[in-house]
Amino acid sequence: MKKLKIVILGKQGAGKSASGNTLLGCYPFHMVAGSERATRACSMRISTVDEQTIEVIDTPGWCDYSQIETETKQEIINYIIMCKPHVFLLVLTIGRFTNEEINTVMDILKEFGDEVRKYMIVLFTKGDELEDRSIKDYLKDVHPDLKKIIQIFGERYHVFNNRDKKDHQQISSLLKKINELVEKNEEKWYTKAMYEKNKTDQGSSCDADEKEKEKGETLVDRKELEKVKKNMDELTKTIQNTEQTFIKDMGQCKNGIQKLERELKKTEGELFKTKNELEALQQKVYQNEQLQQEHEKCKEMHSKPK
Ligand SMILES: Nc1nc2c(ncn2[C@@H]2O[C@H](COP(=O)(O)OP(=O)(O)OP(=O)(O)O)[C@@H](O)[C@H]2O)c(=O)[nH]1
Ligand SMILES: [Mg+2]
Repeated sequence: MKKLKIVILGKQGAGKSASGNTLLGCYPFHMVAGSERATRACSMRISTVDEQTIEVIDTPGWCDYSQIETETKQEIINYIIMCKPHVFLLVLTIGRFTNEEINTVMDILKEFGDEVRKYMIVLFTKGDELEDRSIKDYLKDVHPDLKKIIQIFGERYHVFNNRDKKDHQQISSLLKKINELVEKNEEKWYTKAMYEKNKTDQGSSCDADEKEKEKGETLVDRKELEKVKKNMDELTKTIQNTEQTFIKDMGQCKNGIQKLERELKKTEGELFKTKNELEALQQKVYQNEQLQQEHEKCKEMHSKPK
């Protein structure tokens, strides 16, 4: 069987290293929980899975490359091309689909060109969060933009639960999908020439309309992605506005409550004062009545004949 070369790409923290480890059946790639960047350089490990030799290339999170100290974006790309990958696993996380994911996909497509789509499989991580649902079911309800991304990559996707080390089926099933893709691509890999052609195309001074005609459907896809990104930006803005209105309303509510509390305290004070006055008055009335009674008694005694 042919040796497979598999590159794992995706946003920081998507679960690239964990997926590489699951695929290899051991733990050569360092993983980290939280927001810390765990993988800072590309690395490659070889293993035999289902009697087939696989070479897995783990990469740093695809994001703002100015933050990477040890390797520049270009060095990462050079490393990937040098490996002659048969397949790119684009790692996304179940339950998370934001502008960052869209930007990642857009940037990967921009760097490697549309040709790379032929070599892509979307690999979802955190399959444990699906609970009893199948990935197929899950994808029915996801954001249309995520559906579009999957469509762009030829409806090729898979899901890993990296926490379940006993489930070998998830590995065999992904290897089957990879082998099918390799066969479809006649065992060819993504080449340096493809990468350079994309760079030349991007650099050429053709005007946008000309390019659109040349690239046809491919550019339409990229335009669709740009539209998707615009939608996400608008959604984010709406959410931010709603949040601000909510915070403002909360502030107003708080002020209202404080005012009411002050008024309540004042009213309670007045009520207490009035209560005391009432008691003093009742006392006075009682004393007056006593005096009156004594006065009546005296009057009676004086009026009796001696
Ligand atoms: N529950 C669950 N957690 C996962 C799964 N896959 C990865 N994780 C967790 O997600 C976190 C990030 O995983 P990594 O493999 O380090 O992610 P990465 O994409 O390599 O991150 P960087 O190298 O920093 O870009 C770790 O805490 C993993 O344990 C999964 O299938 N299920
Ligand atoms: Mg990593």
